[in-house]
Amino acid sequence: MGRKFFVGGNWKCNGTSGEVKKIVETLNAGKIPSTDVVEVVVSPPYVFLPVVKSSLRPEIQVAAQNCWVKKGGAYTGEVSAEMLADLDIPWVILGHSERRALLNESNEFVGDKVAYALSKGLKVIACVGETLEQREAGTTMEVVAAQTKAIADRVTDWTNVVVAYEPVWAIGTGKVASPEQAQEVHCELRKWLAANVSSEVASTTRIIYGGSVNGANCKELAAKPDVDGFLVGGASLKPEFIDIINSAT
Ligand code: G2H
Repeated sequence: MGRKFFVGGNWKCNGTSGEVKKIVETLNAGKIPSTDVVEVVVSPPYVFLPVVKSSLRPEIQVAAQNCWVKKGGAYTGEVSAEMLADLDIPWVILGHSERRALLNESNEFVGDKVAYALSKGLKVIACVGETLEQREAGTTMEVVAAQTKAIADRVTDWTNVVVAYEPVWAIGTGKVASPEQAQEVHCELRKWLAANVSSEVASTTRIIYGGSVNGANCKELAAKPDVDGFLVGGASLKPEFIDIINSAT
């Protein structure tokens, strides 16, 4: 069976309740392909998760943008995987580069989070990607492989994992990776999975692209054989997110 196209909308730390209501209205009114063709997941900030989940059309799922690395307790400000599972939040984004960079999340810490979230029944969008400096130094695959290895060392069942390749230099910069650049890393990443995990995991795991995806550039990126969808930031707050979802067809 082929890999189902996946479109995630990462709202990051954006939105007022009024704005969130409008985004949900737009998503509910938009014409999108059936869930047989595309899996759509939006990720509002924690405080809006329940309202978005209850007001959004059922074809669109929700994700948290992070969760704690182990069982909850005396961890002020954190939200546990158990809490998300309890609220029927099916997905969580982990290892986003903004958290890796700003909150010093290491590869190992992200790997631990991925394993723990999966063990609690959550599905995970696991983010990897190199900085501009690393790309220019020619170490892109080394970096991406090390980030993926930290997950592979801790996870045996990849069924509920989507890998998001997000080159840091393309995030929120308007400087999207070219379809060829994205395809090259996705293809190498799949080869890495085949060599280091299994050929089954390599051929079934969705590898999505993130970094300045918008309504104008999504079609060309989506046409690449190893690009299985997108994780969209800025443009997921706008009506063009519907166009990006439709790039699945
Ligand atoms: C990358 C992406 C969403 P943007 O972070 O995860 O954001 O599309 O704004 O570059």
